Amino acid sequence: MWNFNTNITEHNRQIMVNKSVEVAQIEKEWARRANARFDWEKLKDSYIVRQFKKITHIGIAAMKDESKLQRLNHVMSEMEEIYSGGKVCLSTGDCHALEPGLTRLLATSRDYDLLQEVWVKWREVTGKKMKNLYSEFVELINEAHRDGGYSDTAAAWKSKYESETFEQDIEDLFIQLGPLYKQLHAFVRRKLMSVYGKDKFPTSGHIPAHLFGNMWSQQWNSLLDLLQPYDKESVDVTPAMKEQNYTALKMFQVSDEFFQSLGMLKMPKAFWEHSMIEKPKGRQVQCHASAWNFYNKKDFRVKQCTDVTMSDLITVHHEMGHIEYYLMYKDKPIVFQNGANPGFHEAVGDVLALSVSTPKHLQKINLLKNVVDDKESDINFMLSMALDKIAFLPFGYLMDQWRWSVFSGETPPSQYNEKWWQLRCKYQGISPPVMRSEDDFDPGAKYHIPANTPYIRYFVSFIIQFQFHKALCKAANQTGPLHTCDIYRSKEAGKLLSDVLKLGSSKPWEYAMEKIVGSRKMDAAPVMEYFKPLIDWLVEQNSQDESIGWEDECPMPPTGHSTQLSARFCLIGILTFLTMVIF
Ligand code: X8Z
Ligand code: ZN
Repeated sequence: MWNFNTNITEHNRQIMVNKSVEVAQIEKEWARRANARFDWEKLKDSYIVRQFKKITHIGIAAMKDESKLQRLNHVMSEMEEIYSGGKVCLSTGDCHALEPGLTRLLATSRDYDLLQEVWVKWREVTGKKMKNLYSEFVELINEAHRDGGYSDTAAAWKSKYESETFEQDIEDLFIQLGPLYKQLHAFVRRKLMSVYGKDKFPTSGHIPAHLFGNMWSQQWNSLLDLLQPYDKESVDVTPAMKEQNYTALKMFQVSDEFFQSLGMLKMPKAFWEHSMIEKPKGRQVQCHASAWNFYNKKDFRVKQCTDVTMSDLITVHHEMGHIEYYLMYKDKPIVFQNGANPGFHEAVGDVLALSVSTPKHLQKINLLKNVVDDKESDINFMLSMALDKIAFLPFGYLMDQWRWSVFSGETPPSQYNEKWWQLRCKYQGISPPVMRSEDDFDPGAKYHIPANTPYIRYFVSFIIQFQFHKALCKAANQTGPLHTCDIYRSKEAGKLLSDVLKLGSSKPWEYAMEKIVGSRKMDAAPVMEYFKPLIDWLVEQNSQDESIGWEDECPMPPTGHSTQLSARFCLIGILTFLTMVIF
């Protein structure tokens, strides 16, 4: 797997697919023996029963037909290859991969047409090319999970949260935070209108999806230069990092030092020796950042095509959070070497990054100079955090709404893209800049779809990381407002977090949650508390705006900016003209 992901060749693909089938055989055999030899469900010791449960739930390895499992693995690797090989050639003549080229372009360019070209072409070279593979994949993976006793893939994924009320809980959280997202959306829309002109925006209230500085409109922090309300030193420290000649290595060292300052584990030798922290030249790699556990208690690696930016510095902490979790539970039985739930795993590094991002901390590590403690600086900072954390929520929510409905069969292949845009328009309040059709497959332009990584975990993470942050800040004796808290060097905070990470998945996540925050539930209140001053400020700023929110349905893309639409109109024009001339 590692070899394929860091050197994508036909040879490595073959090896990976064959190995996956071998591993599946072993998992299947373990599960068979466990079931055959033990009437484990009747055992009294819940710790043992839990181990059996995990040994016997083996994911896609349950597929009975081995040739189909082989095909499933092959299809997945092909989709990944399409995604990682995606290259866009622009009308200017230059060609770019997603990282770093297109990512930088989207983050920095404010040229409407260029942004649109990048947005459209990325979808042409990725999603569109894998549409047929994806529908085949859905059939195969559903069969695998059905063989494993689940009704479909979505049911298998949801089972990781061990809760009957999971979907409802998620929806409740989403509804609770909706008003905050709407305020942010209205504020951003007004600013973008003043930059690009009102005529570029549909009257339905949606914002064209290519204007957010991000390929998927999922996090909007790259827009900070347009949006930062008060003229102060920017809280984006990218320029300072560049000035100080930061490297990928330096960024990982900064993160490692933060973990150690909390008394947590430092990255082991193998991590520094074997990680891929820069994009290599001369071979195709999968650039999307990830953290790897080789399950031998020694070898842990990160793979990241690190760019020297603040956003990547945060991602470095995110990835190191995964490694820290791996290290903490490495001595647990192998079936418990996992997160309390998938959202916990995503939250660890982000929790630390909440402290790292504060101006107070950035000053401590010499990346900000003139930090002033006043209301205006506070708003600047909180807005930058909201562009990351609040903007993300509907995207984090809808990715798996789409997949759950695909896996259940509610959305057939003939409606893949239509359903995708229904959700994007409804929840994010964004719209496609040009006409889309079922020839397109826009979900496939986002890494986690071809890579088959479930996504609701990030939504969960973006909620619970604020709960964790609040609990750790209390342990660190931080008394100020939540958004100003920096847990740097607090051994108490580090211990509280470590004790929970060490559990791995040996206990239901509610137990882990209770241990850290004192309650067993996911809760949006700490997010609200963190952003309270910003919410009040946004409401005030938006008080003249009568059109907060957007219609449920997608609008027609604005004419003049719809290549397909205008091509069609053009054709109709020509036909009308010819008809008039002929008759
Ligand atoms: O995929 C990731 C991490 C790796 S687990 C970089 N994230 C999601 C994304 O990029 O879409 C982190 C935030 C959301
Ligand atoms: Zn992650």
